[in-house]
Amino acid sequence: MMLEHGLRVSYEAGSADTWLHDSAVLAVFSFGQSPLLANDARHVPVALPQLDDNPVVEVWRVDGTVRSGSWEQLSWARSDNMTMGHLALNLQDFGGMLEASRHAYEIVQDFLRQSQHHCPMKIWNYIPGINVGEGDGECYREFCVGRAEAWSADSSEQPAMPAATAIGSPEDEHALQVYFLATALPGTNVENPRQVNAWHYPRQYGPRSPLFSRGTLMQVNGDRHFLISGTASVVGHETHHDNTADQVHESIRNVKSLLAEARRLQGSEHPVLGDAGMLRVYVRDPSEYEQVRRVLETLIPDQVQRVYLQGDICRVDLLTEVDGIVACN
Ligand code: 3EB
Repeated sequence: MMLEHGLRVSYEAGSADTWLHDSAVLAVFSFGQSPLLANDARHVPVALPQLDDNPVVEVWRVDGTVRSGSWEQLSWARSDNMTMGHLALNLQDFGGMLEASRHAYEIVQDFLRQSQHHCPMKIWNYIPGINVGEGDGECYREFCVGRAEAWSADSSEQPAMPAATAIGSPEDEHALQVYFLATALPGTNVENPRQVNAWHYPRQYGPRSPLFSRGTLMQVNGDRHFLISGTASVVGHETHHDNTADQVHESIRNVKSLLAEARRLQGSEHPVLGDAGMLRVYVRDPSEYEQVRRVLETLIPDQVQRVYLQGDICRVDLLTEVDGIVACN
């Protein structure tokens, strides 16, 4: 009997169009392209430029037939087991990032409420000029306020926030991009014992704390995946190290600590780094890409696929971040 897989993620050569011909493809992510240029509900262009030489797309494959369509400003694709939804809001239509973020999260919640897959497993956010603005006027902090206002307006009905990534896209990009993966049954959120839970961050990081869990265990039929949030060199709630190499080491210590906590909660030997999976590696300064790659090669087994993207991190003193998806069996 063929083993049933909920989701297979890989990096592949070729254009998004090539992969969209396959009806078992739930989503294709391309890099260095404005999200406003999506031409298919299953195509998700991400504005962050790729740093490594061989251009790839990230392909999500599932079992069974995928249907897709649109719902208000959101595009969606779904299999029997899961839904991917994405949204790109033109910032010129909003007063500022706070309003755009609140609107995005209102749409995401409204969509999930009527969806057969109403439990978010992970949400990705790509935010133009994330560090622009001073103090509480910084774009990321405004984004956090909008998200918190939308989500708390409905806290009684909604589960706690799942894993998330929030990374800065180029300042001249016009769109706030939010996309997610959702299933019918809730996942298990996992926190990192080395880090303060994000929603308990102290006031110094902004008027509303970021809402996300450090990781979410997703189970679809017998198939389990661990969705890792954007993970940086944050210990407790503070940024550690002022150089990229040390920050990479700290980020991977955090990922390993989180995976250990996921294993402990499940009473299982998985997930570990080395299981089938992929990582996105975000680097603030493109001139540091080679260094980041060299350090990661010493820390992560080769079979873990990865892509390097230029992206700003949500605190100016953070230089790099990783996120990823790891299969648990
Ligand atoms: C951190 O540890 C890094 O606001 O959704 C990571 C993942 C970070 C998600 C978010 C922010 C978010 O605080 C920043």
